[in-house]
Amino acid sequence: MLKFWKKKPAPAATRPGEPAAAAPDPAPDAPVADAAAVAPLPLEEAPFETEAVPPSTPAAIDMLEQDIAAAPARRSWRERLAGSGFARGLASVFVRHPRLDDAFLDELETCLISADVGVATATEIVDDLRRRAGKREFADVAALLAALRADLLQRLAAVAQPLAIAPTRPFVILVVGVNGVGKTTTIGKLAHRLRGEGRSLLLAAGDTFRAAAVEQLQTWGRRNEVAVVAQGSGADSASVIFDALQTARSRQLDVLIADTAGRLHTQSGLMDELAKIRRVLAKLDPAAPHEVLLVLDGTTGQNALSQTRQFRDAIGVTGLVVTKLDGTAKGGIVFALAREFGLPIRYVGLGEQAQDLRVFDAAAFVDGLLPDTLGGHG
Ligand SMILES: Nc1nc2c(ncn2[C@@H]2O[C@H](COP(=O)(O)OP(=O)(O)OP(=O)(O)O)[C@@H](O)[C@H]2O)c(=O)[nH]1
Ligand SMILES: [Mg+2]
Repeated sequence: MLKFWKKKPAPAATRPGEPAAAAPDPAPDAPVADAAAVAPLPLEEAPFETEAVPPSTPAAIDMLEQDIAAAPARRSWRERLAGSGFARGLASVFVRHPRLDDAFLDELETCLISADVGVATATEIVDDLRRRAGKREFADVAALLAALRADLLQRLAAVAQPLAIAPTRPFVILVVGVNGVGKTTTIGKLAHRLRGEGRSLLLAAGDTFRAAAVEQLQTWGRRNEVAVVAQGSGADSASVIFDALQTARSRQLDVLIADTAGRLHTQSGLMDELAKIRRVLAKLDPAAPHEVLLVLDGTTGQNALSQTRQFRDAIGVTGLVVTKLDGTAKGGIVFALAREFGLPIRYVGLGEQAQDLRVFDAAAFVDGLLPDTLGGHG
């Protein structure tokens, strides 16, 4: 048992314009869950090899904290993420532990693992905090909170790479992922965003497996005043997308976004179909698709890792979209994905409406999960 914290914790620092933090008190808009009540995930994931170096100097922490503070649209991310299991679990740990001791760190580790951060990452984060606390680097829990926020941000900084639509016309985005993750909805939201940026675009109903899939995309097309190329269910997906690319070319459109099936009769059938789409598109444009966006459901936990591995190995993936991070999603999977794959996270889904697809902003995300005034610390 580590006994590194004997002296009385110093009162939490206050910021200009903020009341002094007296008794630890949960924020009224952040209901507190009992982190310990959330069963930890089975330890399936093998430890990863990559080495992430947490920030260790107070100056580095300050810089990362400034990044978090400067995050745009910070408030709305907080609102959307406050109800997530991860944010509530973290709030619970900080609210119930006014002192920095072993129980606090143990519970923090459980909370991170329960939120899908992954065992390796959670252990690494907490071991580092423990080591630094042992060296009396943190004056109080508030200082540790700042260090944890900075560490989490650093882990995501490299993968927060927005999708840059190259001037290549049409820029082809192929959207892939297993069924139900939010592919079609993401395409609808992305169409809304790109239209808002003044781009011309076309959608391809490449999910020909289900009749409803075509209708769903057409509804999004009507909503955004974007044409949809479709051939009805049962058509060959590759030929629908090929046609769409020809149309987009002849109309000199900026972007083509192609939907695909999430499920066929067999999983290998799905990967074969996606490979065929690639081959067929390459006949018209060897560089197409310019972006293969893998959509992952943020609520599926560690399963998202094996999906990413499969799609990456079978067809190649250039960017990720993590959906459903609003509501009850744990959200920690984003850290596990960053650590294992380092693939750019382009967007996250924070709701079902057209405006709910956000460019992944690591600082706003960390702030939403772990506000700087959590539990009266900070
Ligand atoms: N809360 C929330 N719901 C979402 C989000 N993204 C998608 N959904 C919902 O998830 C459900 C499935 O979304 P779809 O877009 O149909 O998923 P899909 O991947 O196209 O599914 P298949 O076509 O069956 O492969 C729908 O009810 C969406 O409204 C999100 O970011 N937040
Ligand atoms: Mg769909």
